[in-house]
Amino acid sequence: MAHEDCIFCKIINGDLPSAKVYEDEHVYAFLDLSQVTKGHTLVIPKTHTKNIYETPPEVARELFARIPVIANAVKETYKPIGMNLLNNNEAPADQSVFHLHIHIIPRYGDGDGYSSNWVTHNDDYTSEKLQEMAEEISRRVK
Ligand code: DGP
Repeated sequence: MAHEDCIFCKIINGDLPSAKVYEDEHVYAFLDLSQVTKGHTLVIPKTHTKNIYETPPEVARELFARIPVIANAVKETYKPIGMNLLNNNEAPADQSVFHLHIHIIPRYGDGDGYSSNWVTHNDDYTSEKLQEMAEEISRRVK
């Protein structure tokens, strides 16, 4: 069901324009207005869901089933040397549009526009600590 204040619902309904890449019963894909790299594409479910936390399994299933298909189309078109998939959830994690979306970001090499400043903390996590954490999380998998 569409959410009346959602710009991505408006794009799906045709009330706002978009550069459409793909559409079927469940999924819509279009070029991100803010292209990080050439071919940067957003893939969204037609069912409005705020982010990954609120996404029912059947919506996730249909959405994620299309990702390889669209990623391969982008790959074939622009011949990137790699590709990142990105999904931001909640504002502190850089979500700015609150309708679930997966970014497909083709990569062309250093300085192509994409960066992730990923800092690892291996020294803080022994294998015992990792086991303990895995059990904590595992108890909550429903
Ligand atoms: P995020 O920050 O993960 O919520 O990404 C939202 C993306 O949506 C951001 O990269 C810019 C893009 N975007 C926002 N408004 C529009 C729009 O009206 N049209 C298109 N094509 N993209 C949009």
